[in-house]
Amino acid sequence: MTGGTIAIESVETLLVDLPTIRPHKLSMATMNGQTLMLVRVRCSDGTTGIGEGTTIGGLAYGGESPEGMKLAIDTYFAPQMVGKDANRVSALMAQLNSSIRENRFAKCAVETALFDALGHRVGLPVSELLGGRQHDRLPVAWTLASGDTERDINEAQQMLELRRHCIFKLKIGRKSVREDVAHVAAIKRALGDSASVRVDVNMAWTELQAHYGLAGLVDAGCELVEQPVAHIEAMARLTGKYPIAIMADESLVGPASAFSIAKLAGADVFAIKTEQSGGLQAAQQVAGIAEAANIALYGGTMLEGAVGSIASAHVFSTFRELRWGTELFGPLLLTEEILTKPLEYRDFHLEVPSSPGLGISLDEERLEFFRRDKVRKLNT
Ligand code: MUC
Ligand code: MG
Repeated sequence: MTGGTIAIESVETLLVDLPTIRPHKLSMATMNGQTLMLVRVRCSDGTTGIGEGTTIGGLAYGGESPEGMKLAIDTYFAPQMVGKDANRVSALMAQLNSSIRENRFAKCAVETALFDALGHRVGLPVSELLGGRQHDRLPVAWTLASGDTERDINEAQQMLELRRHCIFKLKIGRKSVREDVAHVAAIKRALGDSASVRVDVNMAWTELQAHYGLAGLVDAGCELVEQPVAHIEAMARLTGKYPIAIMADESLVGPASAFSIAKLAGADVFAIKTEQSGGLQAAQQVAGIAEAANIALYGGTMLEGAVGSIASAHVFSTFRELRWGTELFGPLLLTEEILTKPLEYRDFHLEVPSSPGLGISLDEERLEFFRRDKVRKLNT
């Protein structure tokens, strides 16, 4: 490293286990808690940056787990990062992308920490480092996934009264198509026009089930169906067949997949997730492909905690139009706060911080309390 260059001095990771406010039931897993893999980068000018990686149900959703991300970063990422120019985030990510295959979630966590540190160094929010925000606040959906229709209705009504959410995504796909459609119809009937009701099937349907399901969901007043089936060819055959938007999620794993889906006209909407895309800049590339193909945008979540959610918010704030809003509610699903000042959710929106970096700071004492290695030590 030449004199005057600001170098990365250390890369640390830790696992933090936090309970959820209620069991969160998806077609592939029930979550009673979430594990945050936090990464902290320290630089030679004294700046630090934080990033986060999460998954859903350990390895139930994809090939990376929080424990696996920690191992990958400690063993393979960190040695390649220490000593490198901390200002050249894109160059470093290009190097990591060429020497480390896959590991998109871990790459996203590391890139987030690098941008956070850079933001602190130059005094700008991450959104401005990514080209500049076009929105200061983002609409936020809430996911109803208690597994019980009455409980979901009560939860939604409470969210409407609090003016926290008026967009609801229902997790379906665990039960029969008929039961699921009846569940959606009951919720939409109870909420009426005050709420937008959408569903996420998480690939649980066959193509034939999807035909029955989509027809029933149209009649139920549902506006959008997320990833009803696994294969993009089947997604393409369903898109445009019913007056309901089809959104790609699991099929969307970075810019190359975005291009393939766009070419096949396999979705009306992309649920862009920063982790699934492989990083903050990769998520922006996915958005660029969507815009070019006239595919609408939605800001998705891997149920990240505060760090990952706000990193996604910075990215999504740079999109010209988020026609379907976002679902950056992850921190609200957790019982514990790990920031010194909580994220601001109000009037159905999340505020994108305007202070440098991610614009958040971790509550170090609470982090020490909840980190997995410390909890283990206390228990032994
Ligand atoms: C997914 O599949 O979209 C998003 C909200 C939620 O409850 O689960 C996630 C994952
Ligand atoms: Mg989904």
